[in-house]
Amino acid sequence: MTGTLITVAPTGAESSKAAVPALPVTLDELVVTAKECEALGAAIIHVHIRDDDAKPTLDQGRLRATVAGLRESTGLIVQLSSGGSVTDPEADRLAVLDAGPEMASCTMGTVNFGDDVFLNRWEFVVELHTRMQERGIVPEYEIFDLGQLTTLQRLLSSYGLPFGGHVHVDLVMGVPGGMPGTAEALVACRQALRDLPEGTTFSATGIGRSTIPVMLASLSAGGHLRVGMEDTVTYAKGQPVESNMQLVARAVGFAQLAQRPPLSPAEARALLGIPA
Ligand code: KMH
Ligand code: ZN
Repeated sequence: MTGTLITVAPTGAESSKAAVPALPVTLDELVVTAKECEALGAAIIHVHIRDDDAKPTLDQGRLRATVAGLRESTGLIVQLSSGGSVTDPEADRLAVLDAGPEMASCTMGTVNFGDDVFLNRWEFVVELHTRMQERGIVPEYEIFDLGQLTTLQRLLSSYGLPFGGHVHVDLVMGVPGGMPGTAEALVACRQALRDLPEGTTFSATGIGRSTIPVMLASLSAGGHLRVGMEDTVTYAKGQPVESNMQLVARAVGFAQLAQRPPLSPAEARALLGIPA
């Protein structure tokens, strides 16, 4: 079994800076976080950005500056979120690809998202997938529910493999409206992955209280890990997360215990079919 690919998702679009002061929201904060997480063992950074008021934005200038800043200061694989926030229009989400990341997320369907709806129409998913193929951007297919793996199968059989030829999915578990963050749900996804191209890899993240069960289940099932304050703002009962580094350090510890130490960014690029 290979080592563990660790993705850090440091910011997200859902938590406010006022409620979670440790959230990195400026480019400087993001770069410092990225450098420290890379030193600990992260290989990918999944990026959402904020404006001057710390509100989620898909501003093209900021996205480009973020990609450039992270490339200059780290060796991490920069994965921009094409999911944005639930209110972002499709055109802005597609334009994320213009900022030239190595990777971008690509969600496989619409899902209730707490009190909101995270809309991902089939035609929109196809557009994201095919634009990424054309531009040499490697997708991470985000899976919020079991049936979205069947949608991914349909997408790949109708429109072909992603750029680089390797398929990587991220199971986002425990979102209210999606699949639960349990070992049973992860095993069900693991079984369904057998219908995808040989060599397909997966990571998993559990929102909130499901963070630890999902990490342990993913490592046991041969999966990789995504951690960060996008998904987890409480470290343990009554203990707010102090930093993204705290979450990455815990993931690295679990990966080492599983005898699957963290992959370097270069090893991660080789695994995911991303040119060096
Ligand atoms: N913020 C969520 C609505 C992604 O980054 O691609 C969508 C999300 C998924 O976080
Ligand atoms: Zn995200």
